[in-house]
Amino acid sequence: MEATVLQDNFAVRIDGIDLSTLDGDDLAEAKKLWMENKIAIFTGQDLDDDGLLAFTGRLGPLFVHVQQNILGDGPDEVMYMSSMDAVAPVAGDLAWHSDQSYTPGPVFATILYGITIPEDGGNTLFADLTATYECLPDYLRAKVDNVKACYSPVKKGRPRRRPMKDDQIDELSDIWHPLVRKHPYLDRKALYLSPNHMTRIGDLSEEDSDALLEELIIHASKFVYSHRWTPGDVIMWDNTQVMHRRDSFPSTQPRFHKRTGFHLPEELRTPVTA
Ligand SMILES: O=C(O)CCC(=O)C(=O)O
Ligand SMILES: [Fe+2]
Repeated sequence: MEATVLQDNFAVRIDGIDLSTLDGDDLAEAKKLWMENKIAIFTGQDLDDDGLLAFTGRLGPLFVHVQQNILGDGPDEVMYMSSMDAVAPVAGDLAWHSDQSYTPGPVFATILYGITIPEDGGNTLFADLTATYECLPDYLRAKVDNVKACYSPVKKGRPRRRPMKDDQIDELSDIWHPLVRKHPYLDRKALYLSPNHMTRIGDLSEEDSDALLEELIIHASKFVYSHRWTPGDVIMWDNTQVMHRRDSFPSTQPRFHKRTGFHLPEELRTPVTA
């Protein structure tokens, strides 16, 4: 296994391993490098659904997306994200978010496997929210420490790219999580930002919450890694330490990824205040 850290304590590229068989000490080493660097990029993979699922399942309890209408024909634990999908095609850009932040126990890791990549655009961008928190000026720290924020599946003025059915929205109520969270395994704290879903911060009005959020996003944009995909790349990211977004790509160019994820064990699943 050959590991190269791409930015300051952020994004490690791991070459020369086959995820479908990765196990034992090598798997533990890859997981450690991943958590330390928040994102791991595994290159040159050739995985069928079983191989992708086997790798994911060795790392933690398998995740199934709450939005049932975007689960395809395959196993529920593998989401097909295709611009050619007849029911819910992936299209255009996607705003900053952290996966499933509007659920009580959000998914720990998301794993995205690139299969068909457009020639232009379609990068996935990640912001390091551990570094963001560590570098916040004191006046902002005072505004985020010991505060909870509200995460909602549908935010006013931001329709979902792949719409949810009304009855499903009704099932998901607004969820309050700590805005600063301790990492489940490492001695570090991170901001928990999911701008596409956050509706309120503490007892601030909607307007003041949005203003504070904008300020936090400006700080987070100093710690961004943008990934230009090559077919065969698998990116695994830690939703407790990063938020991500997607750049737009032309609708005439196909883009296809498969996606899995794994949860924290039950006892660590509900985020705690740092
Ligand atoms: O399509 C992408 O690059 C990212 C999509 C995304 O947000 C996700 O898979 O969680
Ligand atoms: Fe996402």
